[in-house]
Amino acid sequence: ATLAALDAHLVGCRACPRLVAWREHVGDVKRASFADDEYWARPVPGFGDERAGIVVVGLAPAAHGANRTGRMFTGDRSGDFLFAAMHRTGLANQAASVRADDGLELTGIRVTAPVRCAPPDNKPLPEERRRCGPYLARELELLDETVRVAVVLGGFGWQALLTTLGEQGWDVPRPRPRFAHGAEVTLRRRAAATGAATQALTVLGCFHVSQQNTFTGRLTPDMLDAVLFRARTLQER
Ligand code: DU
Ligand code: SF4
Repeated sequence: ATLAALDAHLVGCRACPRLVAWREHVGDVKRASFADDEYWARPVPGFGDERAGIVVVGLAPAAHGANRTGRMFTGDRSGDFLFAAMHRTGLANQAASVRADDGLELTGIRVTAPVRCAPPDNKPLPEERRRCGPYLARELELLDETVRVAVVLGGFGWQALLTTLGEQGWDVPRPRPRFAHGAEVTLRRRAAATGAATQALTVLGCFHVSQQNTFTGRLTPDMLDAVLFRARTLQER
């Protein structure tokens, strides 16, 4: 099993009727600046380093962002903010993220989401999150050798990731740690391969990079840079 095989399977998924309809028809009401674009309109795979030490967990593709370009966080203001921060912190080769063939490369970091199809109002239903959960779980297992830190953007991703990690044998505390910007929780589990050694994964909470947070100053560039620097430090342990 490889990430490429997982992605090949993922992009054909039609398990959520409401999201299939939305992802395929939202492109019919294109924004003026995208009038000539052919929308991707399918599930969006994770993007970035296949041997990442850091994984960023968002929410879901944006209708006119990743659902248009086919690359996670690409082609909208959320991605502009996120990839600019990755560039400043040495994790991306460029700040600009415009389309899938723009030359952007991530080093040591990968971006993904718990729901892979664009949802109306950016709000997936609980059953959509449950249906899509196995794709995130598989992706994390395929990154297992290298991933040491998860940066979670917002409360939805926080709940989704902790659910998935709990199912994968990580010792998620009860009651479950609450999402907050700056939250940091280190989880452990027995390494599957040896049965003896334990592995550690640190989960960091960060306000989402959506315009609701970045335009209002709730999440500043400095705040995001600090989380990414913290992730790098932890990952180098
Ligand atoms: O604010 P916006 O750029 O239209 O993004 C919409 C919504 O989707 C926002 O909450 C960010 C989120 N999102 C994401 O989680 N992953 C992506 O690849 C693109 C957007
Ligand atoms: Fe499939 Fe996930 Fe898209 Fe639902 S959200 S159709 S499970 S890829």
